[in-house]
Amino acid sequence: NMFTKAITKKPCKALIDGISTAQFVAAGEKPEYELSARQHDKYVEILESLGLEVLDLEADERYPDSCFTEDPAVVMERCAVITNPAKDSRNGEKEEILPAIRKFYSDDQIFYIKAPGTMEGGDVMRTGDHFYVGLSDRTNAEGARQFNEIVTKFGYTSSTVPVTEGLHLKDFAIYLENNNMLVTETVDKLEAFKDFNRFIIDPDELYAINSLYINGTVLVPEGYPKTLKIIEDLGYPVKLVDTSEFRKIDGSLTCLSLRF
Ligand code: CIR
Repeated sequence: NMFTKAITKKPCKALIDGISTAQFVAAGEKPEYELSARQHDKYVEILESLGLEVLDLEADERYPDSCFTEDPAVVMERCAVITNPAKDSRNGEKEEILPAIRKFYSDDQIFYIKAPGTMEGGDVMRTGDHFYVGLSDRTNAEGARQFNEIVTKFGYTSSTVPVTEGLHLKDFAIYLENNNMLVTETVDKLEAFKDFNRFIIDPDELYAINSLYINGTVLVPEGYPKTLKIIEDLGYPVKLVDTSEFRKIDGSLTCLSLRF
């Protein structure tokens, strides 16, 4: 399916207070605001160059992680699900994304994950009309159950997979269409993904798993030559994107937009 639209949000100065597990950088490394703003603008330009109309929302200083618009909502052709982010510092993002979602979906197409359910979009990976939902520290079984109830009404299916290696499912598995999936060694062993062509990413290039397929092209984070080669050898045109500042707080390519 082709994407025609994206919703992004400019990083705020409070980005330095974003949540970080320091999985990809040394502990205590803080993003630099000015550089993050330039990297964000460049990211938006790339989406536009691939034919997307981008709604780039203004920065919101109340929510340090709010530039990661993928997490407070999950969008698809026939409906949108407002999630319930697990962390207190991010939970309010679900109210802030709603007006943007309303520009594209009518009230009877918008649904809500409700407490005690939690969910973040980084845990939701789409393959065709199926959604794999990662059960993680951010997305619980009740959140996944509510999500399933919503999307099945619209002709989609969903199932759950465990996230055992860190933040979100899409940090450890990413679908590049054409049946191709980038995975960690751990994810490679999951029964759920056995029918995909799986490519195991070198552990020292873990961050690059979160590459982003858009309308035939794959965006790849800058600085991961082995992963880049795997993707190029599969025949995809690629665009390199510098995400150094977002990486410091566990942010990568998919997190920075909602695409539909
Ligand atoms: C967080 O910990 O919530 C943010 N610092 C990073 C969120 C990244 N989002 C994503 O992978 N979808």
